Amino acid sequence: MTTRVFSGVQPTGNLHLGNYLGAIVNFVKLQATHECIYCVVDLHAITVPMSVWGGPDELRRNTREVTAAFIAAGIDPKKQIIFNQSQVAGHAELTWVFNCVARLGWLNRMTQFKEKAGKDRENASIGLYDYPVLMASDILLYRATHVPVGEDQKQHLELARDIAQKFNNDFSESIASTGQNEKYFPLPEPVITGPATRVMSLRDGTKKMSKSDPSDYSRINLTDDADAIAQKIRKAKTDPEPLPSEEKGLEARPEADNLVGIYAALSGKPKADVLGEFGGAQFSGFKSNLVDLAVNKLSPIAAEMKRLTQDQAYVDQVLIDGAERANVIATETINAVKDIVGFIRKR
Ligand code: AQP
Repeated sequence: MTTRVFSGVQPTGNLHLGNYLGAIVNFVKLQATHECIYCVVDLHAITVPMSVWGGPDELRRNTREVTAAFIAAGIDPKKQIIFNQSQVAGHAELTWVFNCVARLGWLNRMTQFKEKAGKDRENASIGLYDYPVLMASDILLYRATHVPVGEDQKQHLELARDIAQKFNNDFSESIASTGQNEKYFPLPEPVITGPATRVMSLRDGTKKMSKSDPSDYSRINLTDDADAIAQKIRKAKTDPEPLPSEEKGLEARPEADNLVGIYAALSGKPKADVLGEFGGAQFSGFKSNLVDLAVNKLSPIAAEMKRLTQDQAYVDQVLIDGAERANVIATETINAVKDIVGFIRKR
């Protein structure tokens, strides 16, 4: 089986440095060696209340913005597939089959659901509960082997592997009788690499940088201009000590660790090298360097995103072309799954 990369980003607004360093940077790298499919997961976006995802106009705007971010970051939509999930019906179709494979006990262990549902669990949507099954379908619809994600998605990836394995086992005889490889679904591997697999809030080094944090100062948005980036980094929480010279000196210093990790990821250097350069320095000096680096790396992306989002026809066409190409692969899987499960279909 050939290797194939799949990953997705939700169009829920406020695309930030965590999404970029944790996921999108790796999306760009992997295109040099793999066939890649990158999805704007709009079906996932509507699992939270409409007051959070913003309603139809906001969803369209955010879908185009994530698409623009993919392209501006360096993904080539001609070589790789970029599309929005709702344009390929196979995602929802495969989810139903996987709903009947996944076990309630597996989903009950998912920490993201617990965090996002909070105390008002009874009022959470069924979609939010089923989110990890839809995510497994996204990946396995393309029989993807590698999934670049941030660390927060590790548990969902394990669930996708469990679903693939159980499907292969439950239907082993049927898989053989339809002439498919006994491991019809590959067990997808997470690709969680780099010094910033979990970027933390600039206001609280123990909390993940996130789109839904009410404070805009907690994150650097990919659309932030140079002034906003500079202000947010200058105001970022730190501690009174100078930077340590070795990595172990970052233990129990979450804010320092986070800023060093961000510097390392943006500069493409290991954290140890960054500390070699800045060990003993005060945060004010380090932050000035970080501002320069961040503005240098992120401003061209913000400018290109702005240019692309103004060209709505182009962005929409990228999504339509991508969906057509994705649908060819998806249809092949859906047809095979129908045969394996025993659904009669037109041939
Ligand atoms: N802080 C982060 N550090 C590293 N990676 C991160 N990712 C998200 N936050 C961080 C990774 O970005 C990819 C896309 O994420 P998503 O759009 O699917 O949604 P998310 O993880 O729910 O993003 P947020 O910002 O955390 O949103 P809310 O506030 O809604 O919870 C994924 O690969 C993710 O791992």
